[in-house]
Amino acid sequence: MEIRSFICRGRKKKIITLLFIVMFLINAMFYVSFELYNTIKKRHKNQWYKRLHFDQDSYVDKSGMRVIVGHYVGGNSGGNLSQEIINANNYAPVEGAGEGGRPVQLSPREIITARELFALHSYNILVGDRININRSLPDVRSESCKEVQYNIDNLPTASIIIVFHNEAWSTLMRTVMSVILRSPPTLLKQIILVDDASERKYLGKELDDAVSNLGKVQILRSLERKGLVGARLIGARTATGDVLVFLDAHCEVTYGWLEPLLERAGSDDVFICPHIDLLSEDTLAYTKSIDAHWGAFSWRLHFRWLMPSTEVMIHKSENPSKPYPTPAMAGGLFAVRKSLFWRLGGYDEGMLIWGAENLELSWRAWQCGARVEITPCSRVGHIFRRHSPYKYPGGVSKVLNANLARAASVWMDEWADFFFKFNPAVAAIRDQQEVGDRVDLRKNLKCKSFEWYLTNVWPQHFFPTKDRWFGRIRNDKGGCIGVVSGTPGLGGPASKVRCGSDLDLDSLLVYTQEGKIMADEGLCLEQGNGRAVWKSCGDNRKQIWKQEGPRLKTIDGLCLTLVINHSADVTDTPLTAKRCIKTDEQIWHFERVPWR
Ligand code: LR7
Ligand code: MN
Repeated sequence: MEIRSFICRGRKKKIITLLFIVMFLINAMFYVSFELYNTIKKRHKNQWYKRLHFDQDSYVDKSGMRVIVGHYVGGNSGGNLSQEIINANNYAPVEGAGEGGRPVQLSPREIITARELFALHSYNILVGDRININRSLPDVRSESCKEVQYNIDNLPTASIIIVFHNEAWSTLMRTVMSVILRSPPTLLKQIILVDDASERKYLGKELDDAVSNLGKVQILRSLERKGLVGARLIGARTATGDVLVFLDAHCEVTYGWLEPLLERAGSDDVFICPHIDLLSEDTLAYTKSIDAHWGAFSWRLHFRWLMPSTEVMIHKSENPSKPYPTPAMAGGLFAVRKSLFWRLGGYDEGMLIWGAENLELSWRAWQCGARVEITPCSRVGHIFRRHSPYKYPGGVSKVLNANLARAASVWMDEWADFFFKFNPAVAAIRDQQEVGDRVDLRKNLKCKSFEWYLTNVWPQHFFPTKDRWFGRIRNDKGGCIGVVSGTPGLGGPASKVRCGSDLDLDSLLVYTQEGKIMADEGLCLEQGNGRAVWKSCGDNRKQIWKQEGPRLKTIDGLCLTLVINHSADVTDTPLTAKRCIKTDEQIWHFERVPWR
């Protein structure tokens, strides 16, 4: 008996090994043909590539998290595709595709079609149309979140508001279906779809028909393009639930998403956001995003996901199912008690199409006595896009700059002057903005200052203040301390940069009393192993550089040094911390620049 089972085990082992080898070979074959295909494709850069304009603002940070929501370059809504293709609904679910949130893979031939269609929505619609609108998703909540019991009878009811402009039929319907499938019916008062003047044929009767027998779903249509703020306001005015829950039109909610939002939103002093996971724009796979993030913004007011403060990290580890504060929200996904939303002034109706309303709302919330939080127990997937698929009437920068100008001038006080000083294109249209009503709102609500916000809500911020030095730090041998541009937030090895003008943010730095050298995007100069590096600012003693005369010294007494390499083929001039000696390479000139 024993011998037999031993032999059996031996055979099993062999079979498994063989299976492994076969699988490996198949995989390798796929990989090779895919790579080959890609190389050929790259050589014939077709129109698909040419039509994409990548701005900046999408990159993978050190922790592997895709950091987006930057500033878009407006799309061309389908480019050269025919009207027939643009207006067609090609939803045709394939059994099992994308189930459980798994990726959908395409054959090389299908990839060509998918790429042609990509411009329509800035995500892979060929894949999207294959996935059932009722697809299943993984439960990605942490164990402690799964344990939380909610008393559903005591939770307020929700009106879900989803605004859309030219969204794909299947994507929009999957957003709706995910809400219907995964929200307790007694809590789900209604789903309000607001059509922001979409032009696609399939979003007309075909959509009406699709939702007509779902109950609870209604469609409001704006004939005029309002932009997302205008459209959300239309939805909010119609809502009859206790809590407004906003979602983008390309989301999928997961099991248990609604209860934690409603529980917190019930308290009437908070804008509560779900934890936003990733739906791949390429395969629509559902991927968890990292736990440790909160929302903030750069000097140029680009929204950013950053590491939360140490206090919040400790709070999170001690209370893994509790909401935690965030300086800003991404904007698209949040819940708020309807009464609070209106009491705090809804949205700024002067904001057009897209952008900055999320910062405006976050500042307004915090400064006017409410809070913005993220609950780790509500998990919602969102398709992150690298560029915007739709048109921006008037041009993308004009729209965005106008919105930024409004938000900054109403809420940022002295920091508005900082923003305008270094963003002349925004400053140029500042006076065209009529924000009198919003300024009155701020007064009437007796809102606090932006200084209060920075000091109390985001003390780890990297903006200049009256207690912080601001300017250029120039080496005696030439060149300045700065982050080589092109990798926002990413950090990396530190070298000298060209010293710019007084308006050139790339070589301007904040130097704190504590001794931190901060650049835009929340990067601090850190003593590395050998070379100095740019890293996310944090409680790290290696980020302290004490000024001693013209020298910058680490806690260990080493001197910041410019390493000048005289061999011809070296283009990079690294910064490093070295033993202090008498040399110009350790001499730094602090050139103060007024920050406002
Ligand atoms: O003119 C428009 N009319 C609309 O109805 C323009 C847009 N929209 C709709 C659009 O169809 C979508 O449903 O508005 C919604 C948001 O537009 P997106 O998806 O193009 O925005 P985004 O996801 O790229 O950008 C984020 O920042 C925006 C700033 O204005 C909004 O606040 C978005 O809601 C916000 N999205 C998120 O926060 C989702 C998570 C992203 C992250 C991180
Ligand atoms: Mn979105």
